[in-house]
Amino acid sequence: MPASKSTATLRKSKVATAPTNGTFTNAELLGYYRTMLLARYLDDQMLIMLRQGKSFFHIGGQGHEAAQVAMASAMSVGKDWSYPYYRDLAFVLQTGMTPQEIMLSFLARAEDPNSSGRQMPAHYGHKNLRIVSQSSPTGTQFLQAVGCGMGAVKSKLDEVVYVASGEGSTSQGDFHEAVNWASREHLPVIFFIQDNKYAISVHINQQTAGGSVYEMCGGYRGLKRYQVDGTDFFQTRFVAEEAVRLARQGKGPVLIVADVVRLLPHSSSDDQRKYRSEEELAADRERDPIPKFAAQLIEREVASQEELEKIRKEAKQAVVEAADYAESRPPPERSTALHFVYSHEHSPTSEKFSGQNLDGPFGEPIVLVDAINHALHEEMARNEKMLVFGQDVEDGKGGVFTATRGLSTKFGCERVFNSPLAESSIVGVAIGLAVRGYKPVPEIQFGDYVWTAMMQIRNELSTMRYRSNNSWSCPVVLRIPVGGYIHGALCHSQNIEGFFAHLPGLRIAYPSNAADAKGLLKSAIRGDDPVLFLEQKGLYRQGFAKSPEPGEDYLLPFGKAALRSEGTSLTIVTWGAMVQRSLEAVKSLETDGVTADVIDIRTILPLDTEAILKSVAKTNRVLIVHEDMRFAGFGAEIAAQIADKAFEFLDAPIKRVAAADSPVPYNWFLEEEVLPQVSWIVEAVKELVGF
Ligand SMILES: Cc1ncc(C[n+]2csc(CCOP(=O)(O)OP(=O)(O)O)c2C)c(N)n1
Ligand SMILES: [Mg+2]
Repeated sequence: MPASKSTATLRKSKVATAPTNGTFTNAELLGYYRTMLLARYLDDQMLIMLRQGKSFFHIGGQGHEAAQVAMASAMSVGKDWSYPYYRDLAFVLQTGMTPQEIMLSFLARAEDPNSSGRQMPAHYGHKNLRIVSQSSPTGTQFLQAVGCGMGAVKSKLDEVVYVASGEGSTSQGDFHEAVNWASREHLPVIFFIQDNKYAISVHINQQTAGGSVYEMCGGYRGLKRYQVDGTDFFQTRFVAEEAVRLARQGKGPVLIVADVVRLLPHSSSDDQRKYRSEEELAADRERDPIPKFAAQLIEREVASQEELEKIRKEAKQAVVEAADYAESRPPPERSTALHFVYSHEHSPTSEKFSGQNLDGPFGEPIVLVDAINHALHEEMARNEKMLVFGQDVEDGKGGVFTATRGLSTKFGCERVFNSPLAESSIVGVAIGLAVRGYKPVPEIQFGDYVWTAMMQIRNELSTMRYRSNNSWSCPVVLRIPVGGYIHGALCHSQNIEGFFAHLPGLRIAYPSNAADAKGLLKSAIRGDDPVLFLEQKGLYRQGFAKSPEPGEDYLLPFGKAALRSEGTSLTIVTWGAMVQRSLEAVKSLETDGVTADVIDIRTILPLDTEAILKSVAKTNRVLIVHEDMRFAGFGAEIAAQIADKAFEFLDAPIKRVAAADSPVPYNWFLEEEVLPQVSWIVEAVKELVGF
């Protein structure tokens, strides 16, 4: 290993110099020493218990303790918010998590406040301490912290948001998106980057342009930057205080790059001797922050060797007792494994959302996009915590499809605003706003571009409630135009429900007409689960998708299908743009004596299996029609459910009409060859009825 890799040198930058210890009391300093020791001994103890087979994973913070205690002690517990990362043991201890709670988490016990044993150890979260539940991806936390900081500003509170990672994670796009958004708006976010030079085995020189996160971030105007020796408590605390002060005064955001050492392998699954030399590891041990802090305490006559020894003994004992305590506590009940995938109290499937004002009064007929627009207007007026944002949503444009038209004019740009052109930002920021009580209803401009937000949706949005055992929730309603028949080609025609149906924790609506769109969107907004609200953009202005406008409190429950026509020859299960096409196909066969139950499922998640099975039991034949591709489309799930639960009622194979397994081409003749047509449905119906 070349020497340049192993030596941690501070580049010429805003490097903090140590102030005197005059601003601290001796008791405070000894308290910080104790926290560092608790973190150190907890790591040691967990490694012992890991070898004893009492848990299965450990990731430690040894070498990062002084930096973390310095940062945490500069913040206000219970007021400020934290997005710590997995190495932040000393940070969370200093914020108020107890050694018992750490051990409960390590041993995955029911009383673990982080996740009740649902997440691996070191995935921190503590409602009372405003430590927001953390998932596993490196980088998602940054955008959520930006959302949380934005919420503080919108609420006119001088709260600060801490978000941490290692240097390697700053390669993620989410980091740069977050720094951009926070810098653009001067949000009170402190990006605390703990640079231990390695991302598992990859050295920063291989990771980061120029080998410096501090330098790399030089172009973000509005971002205050510091680089500091994170093995030195006093220097880091000096910078941390400055960062908190700036952020609180609205002069943020602030980036702190703390130069630390990683004294343990990356995790219990790693052996760092495979990629680091003995000399390098020894050099890191020389920079161990805890002996350094102890020496400073002696030098500054804060305590004697004997007094420090006493604290060490006491901390060691506290850790052993915490481990014993946690071991004596029960694991979660097996019967709770499926609890809190969704809200138990305020789900859009619940009775609260059934049957309200379904009989009118109804107004003039409106098109689907206007129904959405009106629902947004009405819910914004009803709920002052509701926010709408996304690309081009502000007036004059009012959204590329005009769904958000008039909102920013009526409710102001504090509540309705354009986001940067970044889908992960939109979802991540929404999650950060939602955990602190806002109701974000952002727009993703096209379903075809939701993919850069996939990590936020899959590993954050859909799992927040489950992974925190109901401590945290993020009921974001994500509106997404989808689908084709508009000559939109490969990247303006995609259907996405099949991908997202596979994500427990989400609700998915896919309305086929204006009234349903209004009723479902209102239920989504008033519910407490995250919702993907899919809007077939070919239906936005279609005459056949128009409905007389339902009133302000028209709520449709999720998971309740609608029977669009009744018949006996077969059941057609469908949704979105295919509802009308299915009705047309059946109508064209009327003279042949064909009648059908056409079931519009209206929501993908949950699926109204009951309505489908009931109809199949009556008609004994079933056709599933959807716009998305056939292979592994959502129709496959419906077919499987019918085969499983209604096999004895079937007089014919379950058939599907769906798009060809191909991207959607632009040329309109080619498009017709790929997207399902009425004639395809007619043929399939004939085949089924004649079987
Ligand atoms: C998106 C994502 N990719 C990969 C991983 C696996 N992983 C976990 S930690 C890590 C290295 C992170 O390094 P760094 O940010 O420097 O933090 P450190 O562990 O060094 O403190 C990797 C690759 C992950 N958790 N998430
Ligand atoms: Mg690192």
